[in-house]
Amino acid sequence: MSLRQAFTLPASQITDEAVYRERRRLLAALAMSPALGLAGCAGAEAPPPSAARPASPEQIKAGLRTNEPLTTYADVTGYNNFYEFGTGKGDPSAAAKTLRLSPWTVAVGGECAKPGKLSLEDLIKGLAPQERVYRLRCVEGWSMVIPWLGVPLADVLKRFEPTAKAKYVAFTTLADRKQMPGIAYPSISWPYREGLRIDEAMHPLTLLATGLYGKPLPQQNGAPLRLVVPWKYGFKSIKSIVAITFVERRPATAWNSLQPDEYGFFSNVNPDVDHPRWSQKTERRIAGTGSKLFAERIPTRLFNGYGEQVASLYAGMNLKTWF
Ligand SMILES: Nc1nc2c(c(=O)[nH]1)N[C@H]1C(S)=C(S)[C@@H](COP(=O)(O)O)O[C@H]1N2
Ligand SMILES: [Mo]
Repeated sequence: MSLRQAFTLPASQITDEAVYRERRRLLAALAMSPALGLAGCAGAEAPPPSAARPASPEQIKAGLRTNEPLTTYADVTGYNNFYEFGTGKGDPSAAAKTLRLSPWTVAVGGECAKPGKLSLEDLIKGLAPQERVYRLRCVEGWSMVIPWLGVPLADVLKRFEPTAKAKYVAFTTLADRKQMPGIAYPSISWPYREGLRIDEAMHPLTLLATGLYGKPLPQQNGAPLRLVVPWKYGFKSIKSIVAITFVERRPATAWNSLQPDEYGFFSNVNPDVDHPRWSQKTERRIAGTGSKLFAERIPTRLFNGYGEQVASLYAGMNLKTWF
C-alpha cells in the first residue's frame, strides 16, 4: 500500500500500523536519496529521523531493534496490563484516557549529589528520543514486538550524579485515587513500585519511554514516562513514573512483595524457570498474522533473546536461585 493509498482508504481500513510502516518506508527511501535530506520533510506528523532508518545489522546485533513483525498499534494500545485502571486487558484503554499528563513532575532523590523535583520536560531536556524495537514478554505467557521512542535511562540518571552508595534504583508510579479507578481495589499495595540494580539501570538497552509507533505514549501504555527493560518480564517495566530514587538496599517492589515465590526481584525472562503455576517455556506472540487469541506459540528465549547484551550482568549468579 502506498502512502497515498493509505490516506485515501476509508478510515475503517486504515490502521495506524499500516500508516506507520508506510511512513517508515517512505522516509527511509527519502533519507537514502542524496537529493532529499530528511529535514525537508520533517513535518509535525513525521516520526523522528531515527524511525526512518531500517534496522541495520549492527543495531540488530546490539539488540536495539529487531526486524520481527510488529504487534499492531491496536493490540499494543488495546491489550494492556495497568492495574491502576482495572485488571482486564481492555480496562486501561477504556479508563486511562482521563489521566492528566501535564503538568507531570518526577522526584529524583536518594543517594545522589543532585536530587531534584523536575518537570518531565526538564528531566529529559536535550536528550533526543531514539527508536527501539523491542520484544516485550509478559510473565503471563504472551509477548509483543513494540517500536518505542525514548531515551536511555542511563543518560537521565547520570545527571543526578549517583553516589557510590547507589546500588539500586527504585521507581514509583502515580497513585491517584481520583484519576485511577483501580486504586480502590487492594490488588497491589499501591503505589506500584519497581526496582533495578544500578548496573541494570545503566545498561544501554534500558529505556525511559515517552512514545511508541512514532507518537506520544498513550495513557494506557504508561504515559507520559515509563520504563522498558526488554530482557525482563513486563511487570518490571513500570508505567507513569513519578519518583526515581537511588538506594543502597534492594527496594521493595510491587509484585515481589505480593508473591515473592512467584515473582522474583530480578525476573529475567527464563524458559528454564517456570512460574509455580505455569510453564515459561513458550509464549503466545501477539504479532504478525492471526488474531491475538489464537496467536502462534513460540519458544521463549533466555533473557528474552537479549543474552548477548545482558548475560554478563549476571555472571556467576545462579539464575534459578536469583529468579
Ligand atoms: N504502574 C504499573 N506499571 C505496569 C503494570 C501495572 O499494572 N501498573 N503492569 C506491568 C505489566 S504486567 C506489563 S506486561 C506491562 C505491560 O505494558 P503495556 O501495556 O504497555 O504492553 O506493564 C507493566 N507495568
Ligand atoms: Mo505482565
